[in-house]
Amino acid sequence: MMGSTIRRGTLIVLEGCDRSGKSTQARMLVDSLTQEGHPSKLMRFPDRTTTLGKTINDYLTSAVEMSDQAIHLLFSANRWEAMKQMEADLNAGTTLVVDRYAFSGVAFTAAKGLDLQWCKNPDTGLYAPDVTIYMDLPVDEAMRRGGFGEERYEKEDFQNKVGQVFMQLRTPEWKIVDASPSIDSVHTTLLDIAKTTIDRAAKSPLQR
Ligand code: DGP
Ligand code: NA
Ligand code: NA
Repeated sequence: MMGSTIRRGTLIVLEGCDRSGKSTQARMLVDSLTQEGHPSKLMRFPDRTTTLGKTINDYLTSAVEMSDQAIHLLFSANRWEAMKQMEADLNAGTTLVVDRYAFSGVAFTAAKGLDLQWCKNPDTGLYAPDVTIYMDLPVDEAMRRGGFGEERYEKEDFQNKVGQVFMQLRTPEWKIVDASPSIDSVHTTLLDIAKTTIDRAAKSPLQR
């Protein structure tokens, strides 16, 4: 074993409609991976703590209005402003568990009727996930979960459209996980996927 070689971290992305359990699962995944000796960090997009993120938060809580195009570019910029730190973390061997990423960017804007390719363009060149885990939950089930309906996009018709775009974006490499079972059971599935991906990803370079 070459002691000086740092295995790069793995970029794990959780996607899905609102209230599919991504945030809970992302937190649990980071805890378990860390406990098992894989340095890991939780990230989420939008990151509402930055200057851009504060404006995004104002939009999501309907405190401000913005054109569909302008907010789309802000969401993308909010991912771009994190890239340097993400690169540093990954190169230092830290696995990143990311609660939403560019697929949400495309799905939520394309669901408004904007051109799919136009939606994809600004996120071109972001680091590519080593795995995309899609938390699959029927919208009517998501609506029964706590807090649904508080923010701008949390409406049944819209979420159904978002889900349809996600299914258009999916590739054979995506892991589609049934998000209906218990929190612990979904966690076991995700931890398994994460560990398999960490083993595989360390052997290949980071992609854009
Ligand atoms: P969350 O904090 O994960 O609940 O996300 C907030 C909301 O913003 C949620 O309805 C999903 C939506 N969203 C996340 N990323 C993007 C994006 O890049 N573009 C758009 N238009 N919406 C997004
Ligand atoms: Na939400
Ligand atoms: Na969430």
